[in-house]
Amino acid sequence: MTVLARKIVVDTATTEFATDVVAGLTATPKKLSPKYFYDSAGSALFEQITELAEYYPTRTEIGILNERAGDIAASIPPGAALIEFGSGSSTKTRKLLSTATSLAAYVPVDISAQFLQQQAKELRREYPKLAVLPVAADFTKPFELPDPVRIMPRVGFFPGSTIGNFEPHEAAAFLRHAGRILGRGATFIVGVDLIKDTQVLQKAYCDSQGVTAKFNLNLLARINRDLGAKFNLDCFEHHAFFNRERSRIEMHLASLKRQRVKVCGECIDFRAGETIHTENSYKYSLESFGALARGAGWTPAAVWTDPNNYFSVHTLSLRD
Ligand code: AVJ
Repeated sequence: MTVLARKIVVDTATTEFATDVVAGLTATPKKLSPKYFYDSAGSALFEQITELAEYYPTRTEIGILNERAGDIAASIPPGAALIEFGSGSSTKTRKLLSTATSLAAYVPVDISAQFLQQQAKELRREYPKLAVLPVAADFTKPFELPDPVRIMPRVGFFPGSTIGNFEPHEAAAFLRHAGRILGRGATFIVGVDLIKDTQVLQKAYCDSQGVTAKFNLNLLARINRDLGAKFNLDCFEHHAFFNRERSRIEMHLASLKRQRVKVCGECIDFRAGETIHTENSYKYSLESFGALARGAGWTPAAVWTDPNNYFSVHTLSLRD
């Protein structure tokens, strides 16, 4: 790792970020990957989003998991291992771990190795009978399950409608990939946000307190911090709208004027009103997600929703 003057740290992650940012901002139309939202400032802002009255997904999914924990646990074979793709702080998992008492192992998979070890320690204290076997990996890439898990029935867990960040063809590829990792006979529990009233959707991504706007604009702040660029955040505006034809919320950052910003030595020109597309959050119907899963080799087994039909938790199975 090299430290240059003006505190720009050059490591592999930063180099990859720089490459992606330059590629995205020189593309037409301009785009940035939503995976870069989550530096420490962005993660804190996302936490705040999940607590907003208008942002229904997190609380609704937790409601379904709490309300249906017994039914969901019943779909988990005794002695199984629960494998979570992108475990974070395992908040949504705890209800499952407490209810599915016959689980033998929990495999949290997360990219942040240090955070993962910390979380594993805490989980072992809370669930002394459970084998907690963390895997530090990018869950979108192939990884090996820990040895003891290979002989156990396997249940995947992918909550949060994170699958909505993928293009539908990528979501299908991810489901196939998860199937290869989990193996034949596996079950997969997936949280999926549902198509609904436009106003409800748009308010969730354009909240009255402007937290989502800050979250979106933090991407430019991060480029300034990590790559030494000089975006003026006052010259960009948060846009979020539901594209019903494509069944997705789109988030953009719109340039409020014609301007030029230097990023990693490249001059990036913006027309007034030109946008950077920063996120898609796909919404499904129960049927469209079922069809997507079938197309990826899974068989829909059960699905639970909340009384408003805002969110869904699907269980899929991979036939022997
Ligand atoms: C973490 C991808 C599920 O799409 O609702 C929240 C991210 N973006 N507000 C979502 C997000 C703006 C969130 N996911």
